Amino acid sequence: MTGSASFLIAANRLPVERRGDSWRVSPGGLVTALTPILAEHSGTWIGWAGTPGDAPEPFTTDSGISLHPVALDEDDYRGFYEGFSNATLWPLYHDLIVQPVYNAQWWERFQLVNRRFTQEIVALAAPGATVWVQDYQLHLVPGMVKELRPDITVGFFLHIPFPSPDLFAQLPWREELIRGLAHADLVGFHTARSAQNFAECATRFAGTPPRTVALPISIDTPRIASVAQAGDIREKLGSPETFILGVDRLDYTKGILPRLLALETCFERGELDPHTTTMLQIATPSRERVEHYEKTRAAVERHVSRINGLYGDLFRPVVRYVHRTVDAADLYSLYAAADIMLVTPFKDGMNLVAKEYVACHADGSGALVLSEFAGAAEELTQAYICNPFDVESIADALASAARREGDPVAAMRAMFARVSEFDVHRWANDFLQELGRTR
Ligand code: ADQ
Repeated sequence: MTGSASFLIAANRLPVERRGDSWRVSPGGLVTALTPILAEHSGTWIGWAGTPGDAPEPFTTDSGISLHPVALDEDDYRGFYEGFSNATLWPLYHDLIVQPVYNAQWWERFQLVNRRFTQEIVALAAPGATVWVQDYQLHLVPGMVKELRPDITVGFFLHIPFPSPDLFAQLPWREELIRGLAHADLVGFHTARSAQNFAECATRFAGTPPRTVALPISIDTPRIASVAQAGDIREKLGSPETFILGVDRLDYTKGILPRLLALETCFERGELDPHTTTMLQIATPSRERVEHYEKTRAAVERHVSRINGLYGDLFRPVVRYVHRTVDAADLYSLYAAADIMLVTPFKDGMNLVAKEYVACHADGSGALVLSEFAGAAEELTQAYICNPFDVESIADALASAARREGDPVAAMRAMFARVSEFDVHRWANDFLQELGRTR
């Protein structure tokens, strides 16, 4: 079975969102980076359209990308997406921040859905085509594609960390998972550590380490830098002396709770004044039916209330909290207006929020507090680095940022230079160039 597409992307989600009766291209960095490449090669994107049930008919976007929806029903959604992807692989690959669940039915469903994506790919791909598979939900796809169509060049990029072999060994289906990637022509990771962990696992569980590359993903820096304007955000927030921002998907890996505890510690220690400080935490709803996500949300919301109860005055909360997605333009204004950005994940493949904040401070203003366990910490070394497992360490970094210790202007400028040189366009081009060399 062959088709006519010479370049394909396969990802769990299509890069579009339903708006009423029409579709709108989601403004993510991956889409922005890949749109020119897809347009140039009359490319095809294969993914789930976002609602369980029948898949919509294939359609083409205004920029000429053809989209091929894959159907997921309620059982797929539970077993493949909420189950194996997000309650097994996600916690295992984030170093067991919560205990992964090993469930044979979810595993069955995971294989089935990966097979469905594979069938779509092999039906659409022209002889000798290139397919770039994205992320852990499609872990088995490279191996399945190669088995049916060895003529296709298959690249894979893992957007989350790859765990150490001792943790990975817990997985009852470790050999199958490794074999899923072992036959790819190139497997990409954000960090050298993840690439090395994977190579060790591939040797141990499949005997064949494939080619790997460590290429940290980035953002569309020139575009973000050109639109970032603080506007009247600070006035809207009541003109605080210190404006602290947090922006995350509401996920237990992101360390939102220890960040709130650290804020409280700074108040207790007199390093920040609750009367002149405002923190805004924006948390995007995420995976809401998965148990640990519900628990994380409840804990965060309880703690926001606690701090406001203790430190807020009658007319103004200290912590503002919203549980929703915000428009990109508003997000960039908030980044530009914030004195301090708190990015404190327990574990994160990269963390684009940290890079987006840096992109909004070309002038050297602002300060970034960053977890040492975010992939971004390997590049943004001039940030106020903290250990998110130690509330005192986050509080120390926050206090240092508030005092503007060191040379924060030089630090922000150096980080801006880094994200300008290594932006998402370069990331995508470098990966595809490296993949091209494998032919
Ligand atoms: P995520 O875990 O989703 O990504 P991150 O890299 O921070 O984490 O990307 C989140 C994106 O969503 C950012 O572009 C951010 O602007 C946006 N966002 C977050 N909250 C938002 C809100 N409330 N409203 C609107 N937009 C919001 C996974 C991995 C990361 C890796 C990326 C890319 O977990 O480690 O960096 O993939 O590889």
